[in-house]
Amino acid sequence: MSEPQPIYLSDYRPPAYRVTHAELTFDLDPAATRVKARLHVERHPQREAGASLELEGEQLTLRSIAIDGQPLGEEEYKIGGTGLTVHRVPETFLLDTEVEIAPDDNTALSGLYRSSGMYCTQCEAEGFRRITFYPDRPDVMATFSTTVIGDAASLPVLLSNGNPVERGELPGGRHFVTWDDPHPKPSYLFALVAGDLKKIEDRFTTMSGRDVTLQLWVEEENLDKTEHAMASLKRAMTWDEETYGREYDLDLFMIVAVNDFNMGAMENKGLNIFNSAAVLTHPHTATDAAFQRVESIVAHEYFHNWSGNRVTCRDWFQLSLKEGFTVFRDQCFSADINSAPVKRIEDVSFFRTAQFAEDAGPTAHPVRPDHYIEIGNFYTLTIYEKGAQIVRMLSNLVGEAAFRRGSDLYFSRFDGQAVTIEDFVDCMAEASGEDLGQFLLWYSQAGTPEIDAHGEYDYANAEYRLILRQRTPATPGQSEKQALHIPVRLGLVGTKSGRDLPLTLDGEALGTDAVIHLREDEQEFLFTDVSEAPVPSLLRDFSAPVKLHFPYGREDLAFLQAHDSDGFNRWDAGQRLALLALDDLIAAHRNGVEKVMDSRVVDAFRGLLEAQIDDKAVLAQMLTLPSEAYIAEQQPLVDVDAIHAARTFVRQSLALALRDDFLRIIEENRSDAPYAPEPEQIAARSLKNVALSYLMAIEDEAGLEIAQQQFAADRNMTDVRHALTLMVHSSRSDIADPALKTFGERWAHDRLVMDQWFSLQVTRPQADVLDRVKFLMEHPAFSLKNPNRVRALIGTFANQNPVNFHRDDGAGYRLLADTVIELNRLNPEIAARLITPLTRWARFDEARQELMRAELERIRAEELSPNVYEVVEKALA
Ligand code: B3K
Ligand code: ZN
Repeated sequence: MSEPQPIYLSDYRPPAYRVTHAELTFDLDPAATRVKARLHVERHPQREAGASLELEGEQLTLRSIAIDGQPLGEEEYKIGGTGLTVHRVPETFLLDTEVEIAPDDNTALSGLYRSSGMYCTQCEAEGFRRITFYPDRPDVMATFSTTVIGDAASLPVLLSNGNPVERGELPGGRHFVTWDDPHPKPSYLFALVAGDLKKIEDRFTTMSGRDVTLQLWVEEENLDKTEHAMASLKRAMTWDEETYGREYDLDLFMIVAVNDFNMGAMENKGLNIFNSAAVLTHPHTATDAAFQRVESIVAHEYFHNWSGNRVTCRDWFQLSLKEGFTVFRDQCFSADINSAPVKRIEDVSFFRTAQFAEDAGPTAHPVRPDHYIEIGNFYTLTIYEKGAQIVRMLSNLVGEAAFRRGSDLYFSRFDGQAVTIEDFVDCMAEASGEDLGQFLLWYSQAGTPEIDAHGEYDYANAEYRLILRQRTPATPGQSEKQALHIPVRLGLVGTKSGRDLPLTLDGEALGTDAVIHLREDEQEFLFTDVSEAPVPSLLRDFSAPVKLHFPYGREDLAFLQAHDSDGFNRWDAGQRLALLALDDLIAAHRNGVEKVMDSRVVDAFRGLLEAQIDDKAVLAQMLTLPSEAYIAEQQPLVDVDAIHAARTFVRQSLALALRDDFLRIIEENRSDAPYAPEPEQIAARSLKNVALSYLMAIEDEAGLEIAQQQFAADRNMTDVRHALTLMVHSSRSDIADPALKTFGERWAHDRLVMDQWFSLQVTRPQADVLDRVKFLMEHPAFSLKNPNRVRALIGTFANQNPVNFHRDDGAGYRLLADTVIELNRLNPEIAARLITPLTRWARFDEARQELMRAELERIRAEELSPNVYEVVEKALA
């Protein structure tokens, strides 16, 4: 096999030919589906005449080909490389092809495949080429008319994009439905579903009074798990009308739940296809977190109808144009309907743990990469989450009103087009009058900027001098970095009053909370009329995706935790304080010195437990220590054992010191009310469960009792799963094992619950867990072909059980590499994703580095898919 070659952004050219309309006919069969395509093709006006026609195609068997009704002779076309080339074609013509494909052999879950007996498709990014020969690139936008033919008995439901226009019976027990999608779209938004599905249906009247039918299609046994997704969809539709003035544009909107799916969901025009885990919920099978995730993914895919579908990406380098913007949109939506500060805290903690790690590793890339081998590897936290942070900065920089004008301009100017990130940013600049030139660097420069800040208070002159210095560390392929335009939101909190002080900068009064603009490598900000010594509260609400270093003392942090007016920074101050204590304990553990708990952390926690904090969800977050992964992110060299020991020590110390408070919290937040996925209930459950975790950290008798009762009471999955996890993670196998068994038997029929059953066992900190992982891989319900199972078992173990994944004998690494090697053949996209923890080898001690690299080398010696090849090459570079 020749080495896969990179594709460069700088090589972009419009396609030589474009398709204006596509007529597709699918005659479904598991081993030999026939796909007929009639493409209306014309030369691209910006391209020269006489070029050959090049169409992408993969794993297709060509049965016939004709141009304007004339079959082509074998010498007139060539199949090879990435598809089909026709040497001579007219300026405008009809291309007819017929190909054969085998959905049942499709374990990569890209293109047309079968899942639990139903046919479905996944075309983003480059799956359509596994369905038919086509210019499979997002800047070719065509209207589609699709006829689906299938067995009437086993496939009563036949769906595709748009509106159904014709249906009928055919000989041999077959039937057909023809669908028409009037909106021009790129091939990656094509979708087809066929199966024995049942639906729930609802209606929505858009702001201009159009009536839309909403359908959610599932397997019959899941009909009772659809209500929340439907309610979420309607909320999202209303929100997009109210917030962005965007309404839905077809008469029908469909969502289908599929069991085997590589990611969360897909925004195909009018026919969103969802991983069943991202759409199905029931109080007894899904946790609060799952309910919230469904709500945000349903919204995300719906929002794509404008940010992605109506206005799409010119090429895949622009992926963040649709993903960053749409994640920002779904984040704002979730913040609006839940606790906004908690949403921000959750998003930022995830971001700082996982995206920062990506940015610091060998696969670091800009939000707009300039080259790739396999675009499937670029559905990353950088493209999605950092992309969303950039859009959030833009919105803050230009202000809400200008942001809305800019988005209106973007949607109207580019409706029906495939565009670039500059096009989007230009609209924001035009609508606001801001110069966003330097800001654009955020898209091309990889790595996490670090700000070193320090400040001095001059008592005599009542001045506060703040000095900010920025630097972005080198990343692969980018050694030199330029200064970015970084918005820093801040306040100065008076140490006497505990209040935000008025800010005066360069003679201008800015209120008590302001954004300053860091554009240089180093910049000084002199605040005048500062009446008392302040503690600065910097980067409020995480106003930029950077690491901020400020020499806060522990008293400063305790002060900010108690007094900061910014909810996010109040939480962050507590996290910083805990991190300082954890640092000491990590060092003590490494040096074999006795661990001593910092009383300031205990006092701060006591303060939280005793203060009257109204938002219980925020309180739950503030009582939660930084995760082991986030602590690791802060360490120069990751010592998983020391981190685990230090964190466990803090949890136990807090539990011992504050046992009665935790018990009281549990008492106060228990409820018999029927389950609802509503903010107040979710907040009370999370607070109660955080408190219970502390009690279980010391295996307190009362705590054990409560956990067992909570499990047995079986009120909802949030409580049941939490209690079960705590029992399984404890040393008390006498209570854990029977509970685990009961749970496994009760839910054996439910895939999504069984995923949770797998996950919660493999996050056990005990040393025997690797054997359990191996044992569970042999479980009849485990299959490498189901991505949810692979993620639940292998992904969870490798990413969420650092102590055991990083065992010093390398057995955790070996297990992961074995799985990657097998999956490389079955499902390259999932295989490539799974490697991530091994790519982080440079963060560990030398012995572990060697073990990790050896496993990467072992993978590299295989015949690799481009996906796995690209990741492994980067990791070993
Ligand atoms: N756009 C899809 C992701 C497709 C991933 C393909 N490998 C889901 C989403 O971001 O909404
Ligand atoms: Zn998306």
